[in-house]
Amino acid sequence: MNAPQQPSQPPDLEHYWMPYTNNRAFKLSPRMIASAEGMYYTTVEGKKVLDGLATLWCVNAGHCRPKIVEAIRKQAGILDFSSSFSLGHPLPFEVARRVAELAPEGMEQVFFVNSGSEAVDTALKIALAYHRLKGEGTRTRFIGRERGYHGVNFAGISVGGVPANRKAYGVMLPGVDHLRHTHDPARSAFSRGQPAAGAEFADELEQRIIPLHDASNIAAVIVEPVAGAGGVLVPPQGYLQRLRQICDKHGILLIFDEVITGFGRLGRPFASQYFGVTPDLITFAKGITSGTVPMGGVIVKQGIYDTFMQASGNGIDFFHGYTYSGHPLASAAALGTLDTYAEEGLLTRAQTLAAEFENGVHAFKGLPHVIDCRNLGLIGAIEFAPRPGAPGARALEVFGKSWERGVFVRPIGDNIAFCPPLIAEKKHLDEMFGVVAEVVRALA
Ligand code: PXG
Ligand code: PLP
Repeated sequence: MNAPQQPSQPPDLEHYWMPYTNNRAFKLSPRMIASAEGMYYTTVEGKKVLDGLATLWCVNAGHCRPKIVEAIRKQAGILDFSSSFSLGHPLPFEVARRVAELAPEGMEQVFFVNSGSEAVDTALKIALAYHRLKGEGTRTRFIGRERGYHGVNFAGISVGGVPANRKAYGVMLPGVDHLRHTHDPARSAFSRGQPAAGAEFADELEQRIIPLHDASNIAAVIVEPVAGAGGVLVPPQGYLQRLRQICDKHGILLIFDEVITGFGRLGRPFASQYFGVTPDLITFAKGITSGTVPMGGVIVKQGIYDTFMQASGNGIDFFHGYTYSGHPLASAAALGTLDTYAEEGLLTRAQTLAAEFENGVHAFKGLPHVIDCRNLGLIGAIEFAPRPGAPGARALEVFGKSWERGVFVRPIGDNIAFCPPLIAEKKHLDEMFGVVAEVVRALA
């Protein structure tokens, strides 16, 4: 790898308004990464830090993997950009073919975007337009879920259920209702894998929401198969199956937001396959390029695509798309990533590490203030009792002290989330859990 390019002066931090960041605190005490390789970052001070969150749930292949780096480098000198609006270039067609090959059976069509937030907007628009094309234009409502995270665009925060992401933004998209979340510590704390209790949380759709709004007004239900940014909530056994049955019975589309769970997180290409539940649309992003170049997309059942094709006559079939949909550099990165996944068996690797990972997460049971441990595949979280008067403070402290000791994990409210790159080995899991446990043992 090349040496990281460092400015000779410390950078002026004034002008970059950083996303989802306490900007004032960061600028007083910056945590700055210079480079990364495999499982580790190197900070500008030269310290190595283990990446315990695949950065932001996305670097599934690990950092600076040679095939991906080379694919991006090479493509930049061949075709820098060509749009996909009525022009084509070969790469996104090939990425779409490869994604459809990995997707659940019958999900054959892929629409490209540049992020998970755009994927969610796109999926919801496909759902609306699809019903309208079928003569069911009254189906305009969406059902999300409490504690769901679907990105930050207006549609995503509307169906999303993270209060802080919603409260400043007024009415958002109208016509949205939410299922309750599935977190149920009274019955299910410290469940290994899927909680045994709670499939009936899905019945709220049929018992409260459909009677209230009428199925003829509901376009789609959108959920993450495993909720990630809302705190790593694993679905109860049978819950997703029941959602699928209710949606089928009432002609409602089911959207799985697989922005985090896609590309191997649970040991299958998609969580849909892990759970054996096929939705109508899957949103993906992050893992498609292992985080290297922004890309996302929506995988669509063939019948939905066919409806658009049949209805459009000689005109454009879907009035939607982003300037950078199917960008050549992103497409090249995706092909390099998919090759890396295939060559190293990374999309099923979580299966072999899951038991080890589960033991690591559940080893926190009994440590100070730990009130829950949750896991599935290679995603997990531990939860602390809130410090009186200072909710979230314990997780923030654990995050900060773990970082100082060379391990990066993510605080979410009173939870610490674990989501290592899929190339992790046992020694990396030991290092990650070991350092965090040391910090937790000293927690007041
Ligand atoms: N859906 C899901 C399920 C996600 O996890 C998005 C959509 C949006 O993707 P983009 O690419 O627009 O960010 C995500 C992204 C966190 C955190 O706080 C999680 C995400 C993004 C940023 C922060 O853990 N997930
Ligand atoms: N705003 C303006 C003025 C534009 O011209 C465009 C795209 O052409 C957009 C926003 C949307 O940008 P993007 O296609 O990158 O989402």
